[in-house]
Amino acid sequence: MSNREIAPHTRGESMFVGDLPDPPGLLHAAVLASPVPHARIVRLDTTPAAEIDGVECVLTAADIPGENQIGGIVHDEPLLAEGAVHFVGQPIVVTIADTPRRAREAAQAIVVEYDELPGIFDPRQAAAAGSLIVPSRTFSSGNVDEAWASCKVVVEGHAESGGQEHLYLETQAALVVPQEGRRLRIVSSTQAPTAVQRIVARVLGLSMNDLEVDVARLGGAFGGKEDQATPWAAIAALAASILRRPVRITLTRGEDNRMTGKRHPYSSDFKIGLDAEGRILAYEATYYQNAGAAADLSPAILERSLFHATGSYFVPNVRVTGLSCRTNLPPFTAFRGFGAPQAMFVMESAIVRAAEVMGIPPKVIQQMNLIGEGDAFPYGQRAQEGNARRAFNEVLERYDVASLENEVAEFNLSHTLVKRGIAMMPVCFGISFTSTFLNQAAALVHVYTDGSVSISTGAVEMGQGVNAKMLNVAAHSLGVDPERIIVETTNTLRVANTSPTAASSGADMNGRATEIACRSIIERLRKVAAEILDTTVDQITIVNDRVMADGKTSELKWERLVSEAYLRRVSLSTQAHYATPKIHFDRETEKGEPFAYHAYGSAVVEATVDCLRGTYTIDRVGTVHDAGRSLNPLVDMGQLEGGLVQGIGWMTVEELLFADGRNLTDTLSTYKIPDILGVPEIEGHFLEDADNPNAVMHSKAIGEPPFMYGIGAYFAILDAMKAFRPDRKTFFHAPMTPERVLMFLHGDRLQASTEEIAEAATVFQR
Ligand code: LUZ
Ligand code: MOS
Repeated sequence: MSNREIAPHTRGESMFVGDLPDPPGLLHAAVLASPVPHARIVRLDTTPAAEIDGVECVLTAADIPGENQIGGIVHDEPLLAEGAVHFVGQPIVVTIADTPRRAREAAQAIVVEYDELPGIFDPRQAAAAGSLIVPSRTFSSGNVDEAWASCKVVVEGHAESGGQEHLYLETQAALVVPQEGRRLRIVSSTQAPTAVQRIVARVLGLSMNDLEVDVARLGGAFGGKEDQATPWAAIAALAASILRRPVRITLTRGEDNRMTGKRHPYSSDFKIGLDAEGRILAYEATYYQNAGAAADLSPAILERSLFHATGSYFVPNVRVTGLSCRTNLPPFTAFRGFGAPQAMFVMESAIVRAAEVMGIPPKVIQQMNLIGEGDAFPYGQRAQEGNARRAFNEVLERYDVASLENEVAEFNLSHTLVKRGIAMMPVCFGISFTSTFLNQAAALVHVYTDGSVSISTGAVEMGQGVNAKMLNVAAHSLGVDPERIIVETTNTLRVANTSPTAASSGADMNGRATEIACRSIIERLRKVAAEILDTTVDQITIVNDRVMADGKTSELKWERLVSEAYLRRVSLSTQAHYATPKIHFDRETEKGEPFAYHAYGSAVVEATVDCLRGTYTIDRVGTVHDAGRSLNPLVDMGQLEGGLVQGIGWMTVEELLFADGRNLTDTLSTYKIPDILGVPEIEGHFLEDADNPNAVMHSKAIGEPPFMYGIGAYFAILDAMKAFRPDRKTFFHAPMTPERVLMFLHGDRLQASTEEIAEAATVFQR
């Protein structure tokens, strides 16, 4: 069954926040944001803005009736700056006018004087200055200090990974329409309707039941609307509640790129110890997470980094420490993978460096150390399956990696200026929010008297196909034609207290809730059917819109059963709640079983480097991915391909650059994302006979895990570069832009050491 969203999208019929018809009296909001990274505000004069024709009002922190505070985990983020600014792009004043253009003009007319203060942009500098968001955390297992002595090889190094712009097609947006009394209806492009409801209530001094949040669909999110859709909804709600008129805000691409957070850049140290064969005995790492100016979700993201420190591998002695460092950059936020990609890049870097020192292929170390069934992760949970090894081995076989390696070696022997490279990339990703309480979801199902069905859940459709999956689950659980079913908007009046649609778990948890709700309605309908057909309930099933009784198809159709049930005054509606069972985690000991299960897979990545120009192509990626029993193979393949390409982008061409806190890459001409020509040939296969008793209909979550196959692109390019310059020491500084490739291949002629390449490449681009 396909994704019902696709046809209306291609016809341009799907409505996003900006497409909703203008309510009568609609006004538009714009924001004046800080142009400096750190300063005291010494003067703020809004009168020139208020005097502009068409401007309805100008709002500052002083106009906020409730708390000027949007922080979730830590209360450290004002909605509008008060007295000081901490990053370029921080909202200070909101202007409201009859057109978006006039609102922006008004914002520009405001006079602000700043007394600039020194800024910190580097996470290591922040850590040295004691500028941490929360105290550091350490996960450990075994005894690392003792283990080094028994290692044959111990190598240390650094790894850097850059930020990443979400670049969702639909920029941040909200439309707020006042209702009776003080109530508001908020349409927000958010992954987290309840977060919007909670924070807007806090800012406006209202109760959550004064607010309705409705979400039809998002034009992409990727984590960028888990926490950071909220301020824009709050800004529109503030204006709407003061003026009692509808207010819309839609960021331009440039505003969105400048004002909102992105994937966290990480700067990391690693130390890895192995025995003579390549078995990893010990691993140590420190992650300096660049959190930006406010906590946002940074502590949770850092926690997921710690959980994924050892990637797909079993390591008996581990000690990893994470520091969330406060800097004067926009608050970095959730992005597909949520800190796991950053940690897994460090682990792969350590393995590649160890392989280089030992003179063996990285693949040998990778394969030897894959986590097996029953092996413990450093946080205590044990792997439930041997799928890390199954997927890796299936990639080796299916794509005949040994022959590919020979081809690459032959190619490299016969070509001087063009080199090919190859890398394996295994992925293991824990499924569940690491904050245990978030692992709950709910669904509301109505069957109407004509037999049509309406499903509401807490899941937000953002292009990932969760609605198609909810439809699959409902059709299957009810035994009816999917054409009868509609998946409704996500609305806090119908489903309350929702967790964000995030952590790859939207379909898992909301699907389970939908399944439970559908089954309870079916139980009631079976009783009615048994009465009508004069048999026992256990003899009744509903399949394909028909009642089966005593093993035979009866004359009783779905429509008639439903209307009979109504006439007998049987409820045709149910609300159901699902909470992931068994999971727990103790933050004192840093041990527990935080994940319902893990998703596994492996990829082989091939790249070609033009060693004269420093340009490259990612030629082909072959994957074997564990999707359990896929709920919707077409949707899952879309997630696999989309995640992979986004991961390749992060590791190769997407370079986020700041200079003195200013984003130098706030346009699509300066920030390069993979285009259709840059997309490799992708072969996606799902692991066969993969079962998963721990998720809805034996499926597995797929939103985030394939992103991390993209890490293989970095190492495939590196492999090709090493064929040209076997004498140079590898470096781990993502993204591997063509500038960095060129500096590695020829930079020593400029007297640059490999350690200087990263910095030099950055300067080169500026
Ligand atoms: N969001 C969150 C997430 O709040 N907690 C998580 O563990 C998580 N994991 C992945 C993506 N978003
Ligand atoms: Mo997320 S990174 O919003 O699953």
